[in-house]
Amino acid sequence: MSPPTTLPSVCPHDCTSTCALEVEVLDNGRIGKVRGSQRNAYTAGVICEKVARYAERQHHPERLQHPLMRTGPKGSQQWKRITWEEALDRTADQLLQKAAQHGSETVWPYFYAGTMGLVQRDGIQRLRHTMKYSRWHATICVALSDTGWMAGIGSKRGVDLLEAAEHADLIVIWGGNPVNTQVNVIQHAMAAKKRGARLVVVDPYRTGTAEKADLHLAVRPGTDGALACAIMHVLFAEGFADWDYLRRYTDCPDELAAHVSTRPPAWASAITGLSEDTIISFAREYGRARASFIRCHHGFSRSRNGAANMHAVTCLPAVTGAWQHRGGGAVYGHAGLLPLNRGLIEGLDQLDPNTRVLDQSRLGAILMGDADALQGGPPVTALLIQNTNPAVVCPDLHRVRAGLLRDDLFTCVHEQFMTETAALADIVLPATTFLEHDDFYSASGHTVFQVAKKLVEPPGEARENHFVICELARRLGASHPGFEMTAWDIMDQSLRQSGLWDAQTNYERGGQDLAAPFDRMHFLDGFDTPDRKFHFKPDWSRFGGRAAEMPALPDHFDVIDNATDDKPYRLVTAPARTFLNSTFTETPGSLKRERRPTALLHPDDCTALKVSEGDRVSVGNERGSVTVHVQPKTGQQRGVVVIEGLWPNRAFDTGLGINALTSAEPGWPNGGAVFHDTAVWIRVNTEAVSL
Ligand SMILES: Nc1nc2c(c(=O)[nH]1)N[C@H]1C(S)=C(S)[C@@H](COP(=O)(O)OP(=O)(O)OC[C@H]3O[C@@H](n4cnc5c(=O)[nH]c(N)nc54)[C@H](O)[C@@H]3O)O[C@H]1N2
Ligand SMILES: Nc1nc2c(c(=O)[nH]1)N[C@H]1C(S)=C(S)[C@@H](COP(=O)(O)OP(=O)(O)OC[C@H]3O[C@@H](n4cnc5c(=O)[nH]c(N)nc54)[C@H](O)[C@@H]3O)O[C@H]1N2
Ligand code: SF4
Ligand SMILES: [Mo]
Repeated sequence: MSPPTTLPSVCPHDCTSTCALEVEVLDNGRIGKVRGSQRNAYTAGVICEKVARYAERQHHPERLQHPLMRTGPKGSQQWKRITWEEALDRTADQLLQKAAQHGSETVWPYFYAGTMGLVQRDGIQRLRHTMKYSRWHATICVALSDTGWMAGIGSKRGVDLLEAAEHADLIVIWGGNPVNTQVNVIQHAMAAKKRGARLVVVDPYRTGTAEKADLHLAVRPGTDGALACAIMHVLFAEGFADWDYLRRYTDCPDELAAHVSTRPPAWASAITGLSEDTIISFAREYGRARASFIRCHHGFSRSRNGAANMHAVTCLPAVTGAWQHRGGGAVYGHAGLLPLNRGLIEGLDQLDPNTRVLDQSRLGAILMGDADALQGGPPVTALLIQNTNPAVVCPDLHRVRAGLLRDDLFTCVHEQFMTETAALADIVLPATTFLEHDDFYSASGHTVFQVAKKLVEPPGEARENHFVICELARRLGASHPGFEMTAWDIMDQSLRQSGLWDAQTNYERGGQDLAAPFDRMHFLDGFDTPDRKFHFKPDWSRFGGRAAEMPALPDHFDVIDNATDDKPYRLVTAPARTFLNSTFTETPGSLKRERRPTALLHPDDCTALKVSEGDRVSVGNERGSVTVHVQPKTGQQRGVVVIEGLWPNRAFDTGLGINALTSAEPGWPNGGAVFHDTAVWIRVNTEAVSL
């Protein structure tokens, strides 16, 4: 065989790094090694281990290759192979029948970010909008973090981490574990540390990231707002506030200063579990640093009060004026830099604002007929699912599963693997991977927008998402120019409409950098709020929902699922290093590394529970329970239990995974899943043991 050709691609996974890749393509149509490309300064040759091993997934023997139709009862896994023609006809027929019976809103196209490619991911929106199917409130990932970030700042952009890596004197990784979830963040943070910058991590447990830090602040989950307030208390009290900056760039600094004067470190200590000394010395360190930089992650926003906590943290650089300095400020994501016109991809010209909007994370309640979740509208009797595995990743999993098992529900799942969602479907369609179709990718962690091309042929009859959407549209009678174009033409036209490089140019140049000049990246020309100021007192009502209940100024918004005598532990269900949500749970390399579902507990909690390494405990609450092995772990507070990874349901004795314990109660103000906000009991031999 001749040596492999190396071709450029882009990682499609739901990860802010959006790495530029180099993929070895062998002449038998298989891929070899996947490496990080040097063409992108953020990726700079470094990618995570799971994607470096992508050949394991790409050529996995269990990749779906043919359309399947269910022949036994739901979930029985009895299937018959059918043609694409028949599969699409049957699916379209069911969607038409259900809509004729209950109205078009009974159909709910259900998708997420299995691929982050904008054409393959969001094309399902075009079908939704043209058919007036129930609309989509995306809440499983960024609803709380986006809201919290935008509350003060006004848009979703910030200072480039690469600049901070070079110039910041203090980097704070707040509420995320990039060693597991965004390898490039830790790569650049370590480069900064090496040249003398201090690295601080705020996280309830001693993650791989926290282990690399100079200081780890192990807060109780859901208490970051209190910590931020006490830091601001010290900043104002000890002269670290930059009043010139505050007067020029912020909405109500005097009110904020008066407010946080009533939020001293002692108050925050009782809430966060950190000592007063720790809070004060970190606040001073933050105050003294000229170019302090906060990398805000999603992790700490996954609580009922997560948006309020994110906002509270974004207030810190506005108090010290860190935004003004090279390397100073904060970032959460850069998606707001992309001026892409999404009309063609999503069929926005045909969006009917009168159709109801259903909450992605409340799938269980919706399928089980909860009138509130259905907003008084018709039941959902048909799901078209692409790019997501809700039977594992959704909260309130008992109800999700019960709903997916409903006999009167028609479900078509388009997937690469027989996921636990696909296993409950009526029709399963085989999907391509990113190496088998064209698409373009917006990054959150960096500023480069990238086009990627199909590199290899798919296995069997696997087809791209765009094909499925267009073929269904044709059978359903939906009409839109986007259904008549190739994925490449959609990219090209959308780019041209947006004044961006055309697709081929973008591809040839390795991506278009959308970074703005220094003043704009640092909001020195104003924030993206109506009055151009940073808002300590945000207008939460502009995000809708339960805004009135939220504190006007940053605070500890105490709506979390606090520990009680019956449920003395707070559960964090953090991402595992070699899974990506439920993806890669099928690859041997990942399974070997993650080993088994494990509860990380403070050693004193282990002693109190009379358990040691490897013992089994049940962790549960009123929704459900799972049995896991114990691992004592220092560096977290007593009463905190961490279970990493979205293990398949089948990895648990109860047949349902960790999301059997998490709640689908929407976070404030306007929804968002609260995966790390769960009070639980821990039982050994079914006896309740309290702290
Ligand atoms: N290997 C791997 N990579 C992934 C993923 C994966 O599952 N595995 N998921 C991908 C996806 S979809 C996303 S959205 C991103 C998310 O990635 P990031 O935005 O980087 O956030 P996470 O790393 O998920 O944050 C998890 C951390 O948040 C901490 N945390 C939880 N609650 C709190 C709290 O109340 N306060 C504080 N301070 N910290 C808290 C947890 O202990 C955990 O260490 O990662 C992506 N990358
Ligand atoms: N307990 C707990 N639950 C969580 C989280 C947590 O931290 N804790 N994290 C949450 C977060 S942040 C997120 S974003 C969600 C993510 O949840 P999901 O979006 O469901 O993510 P995955 O589990 O990675 O599933 C993506 C699926 O898409 C498929 N796929 C990939 N590419 C394609 C394609 O091109 N076409 C088609 N048709 N399919 C494709 C993959 O095979 C995979 O099965 O999970 C959430 N759930
Ligand atoms: S770090 Fe994220 S973007 Fe980069 S290769 Fe891994 S999953 Fe993909
Ligand atoms: Mo996510």
